[in-house]
Amino acid sequence: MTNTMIEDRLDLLIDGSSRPAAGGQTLDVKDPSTDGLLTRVADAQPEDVQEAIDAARRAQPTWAALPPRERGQILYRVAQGIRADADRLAHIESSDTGKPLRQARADVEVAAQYFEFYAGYADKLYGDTIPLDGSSFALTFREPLGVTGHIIPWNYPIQICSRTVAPALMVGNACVVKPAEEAPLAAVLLGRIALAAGVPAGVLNVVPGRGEVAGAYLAGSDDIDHISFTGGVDTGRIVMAAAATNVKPVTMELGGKSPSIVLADADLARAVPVITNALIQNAGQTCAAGTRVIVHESRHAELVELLGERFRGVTLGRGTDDPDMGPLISSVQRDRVLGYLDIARNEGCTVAAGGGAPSLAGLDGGYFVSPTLLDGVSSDMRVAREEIFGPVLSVLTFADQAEAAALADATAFGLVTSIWTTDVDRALWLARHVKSGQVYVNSYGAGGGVPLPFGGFKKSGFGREKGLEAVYEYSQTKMVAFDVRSQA
Ligand code: TXE
Repeated sequence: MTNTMIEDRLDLLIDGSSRPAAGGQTLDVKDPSTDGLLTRVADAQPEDVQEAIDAARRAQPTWAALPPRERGQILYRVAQGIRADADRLAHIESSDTGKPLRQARADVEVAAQYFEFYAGYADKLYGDTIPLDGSSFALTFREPLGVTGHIIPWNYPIQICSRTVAPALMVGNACVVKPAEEAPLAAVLLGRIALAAGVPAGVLNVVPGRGEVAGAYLAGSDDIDHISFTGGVDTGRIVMAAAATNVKPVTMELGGKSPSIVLADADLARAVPVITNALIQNAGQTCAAGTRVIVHESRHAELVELLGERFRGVTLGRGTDDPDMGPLISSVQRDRVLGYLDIARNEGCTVAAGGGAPSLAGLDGGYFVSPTLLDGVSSDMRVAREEIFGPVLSVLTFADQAEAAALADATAFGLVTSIWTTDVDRALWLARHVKSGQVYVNSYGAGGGVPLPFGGFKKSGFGREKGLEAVYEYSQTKMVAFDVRSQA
């Protein structure tokens, strides 16, 4: 299949209709494998975003008033619609982001699973009864927030869009989605699939556009009731400040510097492929990517050798040709990662594998960086503390368990930790001591994990997506108390 399946221009989706941006502005969408033009997308202006918010506001009460089972059935049909179109969606997602086709296919399947998961919960959103004095009691209801804004990044467009929109819709909210300018296509297609599946016009609106224009307008609007943001810490701060002006709640899913802790008794044959994949998946552009290895000094040399061998075997290429690893999303992102490799050399690290931008036949303009293993890293170095957002793995060593836990927490982030050991006591001790939203033992769950609560400690953000915890983000509790008088 080729890019002929991508339309020449994708428009806004507002109130069930596709239309260009006010004034007809468009944004170029680049092919990250070649730097060529993939397509164009509407560049939403503030008046477009306002129209989307108004459409959502009008549509929301009727959507929320549907019997929950019916909302659930519609969301099931969205999952079916995604699966029916999976092949096209995966190719477009792969072309748009540069990620290998099999990863794009997995993302599309996970997107369908989000709709399925929350569809099944629509008629199970129970409240509590709270006994009070005598025969008096109170009830709680979980009610929708109203109109929810969703600012989506470019690394997992269809997954993150589905992960935030599906629970919001299930509760009875109407949504306005602002995808990232670098990879906006899947969100528009998802909006169309939802409409065709029976999500009423206006309940899911998609407004591609620039962050500082469309995104900023959405985040600063007094006419929305919640913002879900996934992206970088600096932008997260700006979005929080904008939402704070109108006292709007936010969910922040920000970056990470997630460690794999390899203890002396770890099974390296099992660990090495998983640690490699936790890095190279999506070319390291994953908030939950495993970008640090903290290894017991007795296994350090062996681990570096095995990882280096594995890294050198990783195939790079155009996403739709399904290599092990595709390009980065943009020249900006590639240059940022190459800049960190210079910093690593200046900081005195040893480059044990990779270390630069390879040239690939026929893909001269592509934004490729080789999977890179940095050895001799210490926790005070920038490459050990800052999110690089590329395929760069830093290796640090420890002497005892307490030092391993301290190193794991020696960054501003706390998203995911993996622990490699066959000793259950050590695994549990570390799991309880690290400051991390998720902990995996002898595995690594970057991406996926639909039922697993996901979110950050520290500057990785706050609020929880995925699983049943996400339902709390997109709903609010109302308490109703009854003062019951006994009949004389
Ligand atoms: O992200 P931004 P960028 C991290 C990663 C990366 C860095 C910069 O470290 O290197 O962030 O990437 C929208 N008001 N992550 O600059 O800016 C923007 O249009 C409202 C981690 O591409 O955070 C897009 O839709 N919205 C990460 C979204 O914010 C604004 C995923 C994310 O873009 C805005 C991506 C504004 N003023 C980057 N400015 C993760 N957690 O997975 C931009 N946006």
